[in-house]
Amino acid sequence: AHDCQVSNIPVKENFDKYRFQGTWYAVAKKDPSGLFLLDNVVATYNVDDEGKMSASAYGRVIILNNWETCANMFASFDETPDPAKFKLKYWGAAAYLQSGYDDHWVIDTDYDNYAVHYSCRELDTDGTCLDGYSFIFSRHPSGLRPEDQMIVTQKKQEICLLGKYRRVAHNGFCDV
Ligand code: DAO
Repeated sequence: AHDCQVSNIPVKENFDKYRFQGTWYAVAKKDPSGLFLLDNVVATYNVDDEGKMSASAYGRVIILNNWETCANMFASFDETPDPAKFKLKYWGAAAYLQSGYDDHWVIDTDYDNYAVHYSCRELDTDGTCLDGYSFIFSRHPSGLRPEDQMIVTQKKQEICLLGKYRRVAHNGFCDV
C-alpha cells in the first residue's frame, strides 16, 4: 500500500490551523542530513488576524561542532492549495543559526494530543524522499498517550520512516 512516493503521502484532511495553535513538544524526530535541532525542541504555533500562520521554536543545538546553545527560531508559513501542506520559512534569532525554506506537512493530528510532521527536502529520482525530517509532536512534554502511539506508529509507516526516529529528550536544558 505504501509505495513511499512523496507525492502519494496522505496528509491531514481539512487541516485546521486554528486548532493547531499553541505549544507542541517534539517527542521524537527523524533527522535530515546536517541535522540542527537536537533535543528539548518546543514549537509554538500562532495564527494572526489575517489567517497567517507563524511559529516560534527553540531547541538545543551544537554550533560549529562544539558550542552547545539553545536556538531561538522563528518561522512563517506560506499556504498551498492543500491546507495541510505549507512552505516553512525559518530563521534564527541569531545569524549563526540555521535558516531555510522547507516543506511543512501535517500528516496527522488530533489537535489535542499528537501531531505527525513531515518535510522532504530532496526528492530522489524515483520520487521517494532522499533527504527529509519529521517531528512527532505531543501536547504533553511527558510524551504520547498509549492510544496515540498506535496511530503515530501507523503514520510513521505511511511516510516510510518507521524505525528512523530517535527520542527527543526534554530535560530542562532550554527552559528559561
Ligand atoms: O533540525 O535538522 C533540523 C531541521 C529543523 C529545521 C528548523 C525548523 C525551525 C522552525 C520549526 C518550526 C516548526 C517545525
